[in-house]
Amino acid sequence: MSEKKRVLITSALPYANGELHLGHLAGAYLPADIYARYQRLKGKDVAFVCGSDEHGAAITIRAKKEGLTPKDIVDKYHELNKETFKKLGISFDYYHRTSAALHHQTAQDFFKKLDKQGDQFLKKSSEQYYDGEFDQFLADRYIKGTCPKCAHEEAYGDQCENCGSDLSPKELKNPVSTLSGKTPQLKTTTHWFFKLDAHEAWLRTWIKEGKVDGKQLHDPSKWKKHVTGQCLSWLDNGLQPRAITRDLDWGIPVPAEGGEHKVLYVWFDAPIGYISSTKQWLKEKGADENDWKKYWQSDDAEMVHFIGKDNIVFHCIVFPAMLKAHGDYNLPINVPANQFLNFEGQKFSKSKGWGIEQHEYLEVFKDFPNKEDALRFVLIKNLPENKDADFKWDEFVENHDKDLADNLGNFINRVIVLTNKYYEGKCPTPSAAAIEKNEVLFEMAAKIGVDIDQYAFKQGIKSFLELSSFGNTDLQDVSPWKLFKTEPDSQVIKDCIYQALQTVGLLSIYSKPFLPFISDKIRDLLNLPHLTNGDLATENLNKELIAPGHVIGQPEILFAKIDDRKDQSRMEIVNAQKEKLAAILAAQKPKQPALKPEITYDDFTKMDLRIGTILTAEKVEKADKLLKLEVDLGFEKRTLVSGIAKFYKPENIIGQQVMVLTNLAPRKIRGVVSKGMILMAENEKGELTFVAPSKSWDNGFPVA
Ligand code: B3M
Ligand code: ZN
Repeated sequence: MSEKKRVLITSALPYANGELHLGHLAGAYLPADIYARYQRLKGKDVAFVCGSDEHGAAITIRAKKEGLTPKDIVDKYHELNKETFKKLGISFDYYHRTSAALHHQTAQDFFKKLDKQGDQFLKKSSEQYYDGEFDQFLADRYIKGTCPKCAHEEAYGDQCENCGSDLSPKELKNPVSTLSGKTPQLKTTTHWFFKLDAHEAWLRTWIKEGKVDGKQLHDPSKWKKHVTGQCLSWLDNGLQPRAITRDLDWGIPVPAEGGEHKVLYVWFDAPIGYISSTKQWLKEKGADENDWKKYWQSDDAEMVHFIGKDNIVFHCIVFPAMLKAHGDYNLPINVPANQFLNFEGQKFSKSKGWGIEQHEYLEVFKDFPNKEDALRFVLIKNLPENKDADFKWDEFVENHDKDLADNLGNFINRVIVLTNKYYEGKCPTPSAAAIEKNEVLFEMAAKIGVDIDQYAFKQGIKSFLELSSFGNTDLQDVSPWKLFKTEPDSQVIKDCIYQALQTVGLLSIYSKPFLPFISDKIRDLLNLPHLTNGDLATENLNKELIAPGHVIGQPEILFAKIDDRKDQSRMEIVNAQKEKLAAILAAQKPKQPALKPEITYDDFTKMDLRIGTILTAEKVEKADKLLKLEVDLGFEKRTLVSGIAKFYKPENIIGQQVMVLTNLAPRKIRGVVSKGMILMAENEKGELTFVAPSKSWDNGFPVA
């Protein structure tokens, strides 16, 4: 597979129904931006597209809750997210939106093409939940109920956010319509299904070997293991036809007979959004109507999808199948999905206030110089490339101050200061040996590029810092400030400064993908033009970057330390963030009941605790908290009444081993004599769980 001249880079289209946090940035946007910027430097013809995902039931629900229309919501967040990405230097060529007419048209055409083929779709009637009061079928998201896997009571019809299980509405226990709050009814409706199962065989070969119809399309060894692993596990479980339409009134109307009051499923139209974003970009550039095909359908283009791990199946299985079914389209050569970024040890959670949003970060640190690149840098160092990662404020400060201020900033500053001091800002003329040494620098720099090409951005930033450390060490080893006192004309000093300037030159280039704002500043310090596309193209590689005699600019401090002893103003901002989190944690901490007064050992031994097994369980009439249990204690069977009906269904606890306080005086509860008590553990919500031996031991034995 030879190098292609075009690269189509996509980042997952974020839903336009809320702000985006740092985890989003680290997941699908920052890595894509690094990659896009580097490909542009290499002179590739890049299309880096994204946009707002503006359909789906989550948006209509949010609108309903806030008394707004879906359009109000998406207009607001589309603008906010678009602007925030721009401020953070995410260099999309186009940020489109799926509510745009061009997108509707593109998605409908795509649907119609597949529909016409006859063998890609099937229409199927099934029973779905219907809210009679609102006279409407309920999208999965409109149904809430108890998760069958973890008993979380607020699970959605498509997913439980507590345990992460994918669900279907009929699996939920006690389903409730979020529209009316009532129990929904099952009613028949008809939908279009994409026959994904028909694509299983070629998808497997494509994922495993990178081949389609015998043609090598990508190198599977370059795919991340967790991505391939997830795909194969989907394939091994067998693909099913997938419903691609919904009964909703917000979305793209289904362009087929019988499609009235139905829209395309959001995950059918959203990836097509990458296509319409490319189209809209070129249209606004005044390009030829079919120019978008150069990126999507030509042999000299390759496509890479940047996403978070929760979107893998859609980008590695469903969308490729759609593209193949349609025909003509290229498939992605890689989908370097990231895992998740957590925040100070927990998941980002808007409702708990846990985390920081991108626009909020920019606001909080508004007076902090280089705030954009500071954030980019810290996130890149800690990208969840192959496993989940954690953002911590202490690391933010430490990485910024140590790597950016002490290593990079300090080195560059010294070189600029010394060049001005010794040579009036003019790059000195080196010896032949010094010129030869450039080779070492070029090799170190090239390594950064290799890392980026392999989607190893964490390693890339490490290689970048190594180049800066190398320059620092070299400068320190020669220590020209010592020699200058006695031999100001020494060639050793000239060579050292020349070399250091070349290193700064390389840093100005290779910082561009990671730290684009800093790159521009370094270029200013060097009195060189900001970088443009192709500056790292093969013919421009390994050239002397600062020619002898070139006059550089005046020194300027690049980074202000956050934890600066003389100026704690920036540290105070960080501390305020940490305090906010500490307050949330304190409020979260469950209040445990006060300790009871001390008892003697004799008091304790008065209790006769035994192991037992529940034989039967039934509800106690007119008491919704109580279960009547028959427990086998080995030496006898006992009847007990226990207040656990809210936490356990009778049929689920037969055979459960329990601890019984056997010598508690019998008590009549709701007409049943209860002889003893079952020990339970209680949590902060008052929920109860059995205290039981961790091995299945014989009934009747005492607890010692
Ligand atoms: N909007 C889901 C998400 O933001 C979805 C991505 C679409 S990419 C085509 O996670
Ligand atoms: Zn669950």
